Amino acid sequence: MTQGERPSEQNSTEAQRALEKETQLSFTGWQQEVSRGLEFGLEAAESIRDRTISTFSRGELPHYAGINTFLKAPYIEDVRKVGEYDVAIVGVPHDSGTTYRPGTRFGPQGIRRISALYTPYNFELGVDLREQITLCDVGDVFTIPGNNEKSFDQISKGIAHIFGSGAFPIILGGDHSIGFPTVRGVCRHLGDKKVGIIHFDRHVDTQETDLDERMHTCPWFHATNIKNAPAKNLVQLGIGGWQVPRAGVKVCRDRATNILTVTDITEMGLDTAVEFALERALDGTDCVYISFDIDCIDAGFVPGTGWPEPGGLLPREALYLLGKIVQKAPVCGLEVVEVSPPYDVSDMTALMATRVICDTMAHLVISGQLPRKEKPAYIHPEATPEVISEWQ
Ligand SMILES: [Mn+2]
Repeated sequence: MTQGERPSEQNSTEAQRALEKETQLSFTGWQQEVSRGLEFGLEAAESIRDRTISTFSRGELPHYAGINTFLKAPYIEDVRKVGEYDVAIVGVPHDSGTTYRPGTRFGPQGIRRISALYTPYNFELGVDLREQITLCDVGDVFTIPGNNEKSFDQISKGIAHIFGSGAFPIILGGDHSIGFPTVRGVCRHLGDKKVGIIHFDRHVDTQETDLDERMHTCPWFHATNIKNAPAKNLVQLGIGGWQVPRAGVKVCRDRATNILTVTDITEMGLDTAVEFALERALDGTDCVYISFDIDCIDAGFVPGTGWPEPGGLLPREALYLLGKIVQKAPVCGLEVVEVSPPYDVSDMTALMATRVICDTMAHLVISGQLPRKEKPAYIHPEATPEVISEWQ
């Protein structure tokens, strides 16, 4: 039984509860979408009996039509208006931090494209995003190909702008090198508050440099140098296999990050793993940032990624962990990284990323974190340009 349900529902099936939950949802967002479609897209030809259909596709339907923003959310060309929305999707098409298979610069496009397959409603969760929150797509950060450091500066500035506006940032990577500048962007608006990072991955990503640069194997070394993001609050879920650099393992040991392998998670059970993650990430912090590397899931389900590794989490294990964490923690942002469409098969990796994002939004709604009535107290109105301190 999940939180907040009435005892009389104890013996019902999830499906029965889902049928009931759907009756609680409005159709207001859908009706507004239809009206807008008929106004901007013109009424349909006379032979069309369903008069909610317009001549030009202007909303969810048909799923194969339209301009591919994420979930066909409005594209916000003027990013100064991002704070008018509950959630902002932003692409970070950067793959210059990749050390093996490139292609994650096409990740945002790939995720947006397959997101057109989804409706805004989830059956079991009883959430309809169109009815319950406002979502926008601000497009992509202007990254500089071949230059990690300049791209990092662009990414931090962009993420700080969105985070400071009060819109919940959801970042479409990009390789995992972006984890450092995204967290740095969040930290610019934290003042003296602190963030715990919950990191889903097969790889530790904690070494200082790789191939002489700050590559996608390095984000957490640098993010946890920021005083607002202590290493003791870094939780790393799903780590293991033959691609974990020993230099990174030493850093995890030295900084006492909190690692669970796939075996740890399955042996202790998913709920205990969630408790472990929350306890460590929230110890002395004010919010949690989720960094979801799609390769935390077994390579058989996510072929379109930079460093696929067999033996990872099953999709429903990963989605369960994510859902429980989001329901129980004050989440300040989400990034989904390492989706590489050129290596993908039938969009399945990009679809998994879409699922992670939509589930996160739904659990934010269920837990009352979205829509926001006001900006969370951990968002400081003024940006601090540099908050980096030396690792002690
Ligand atoms: Mn990884």
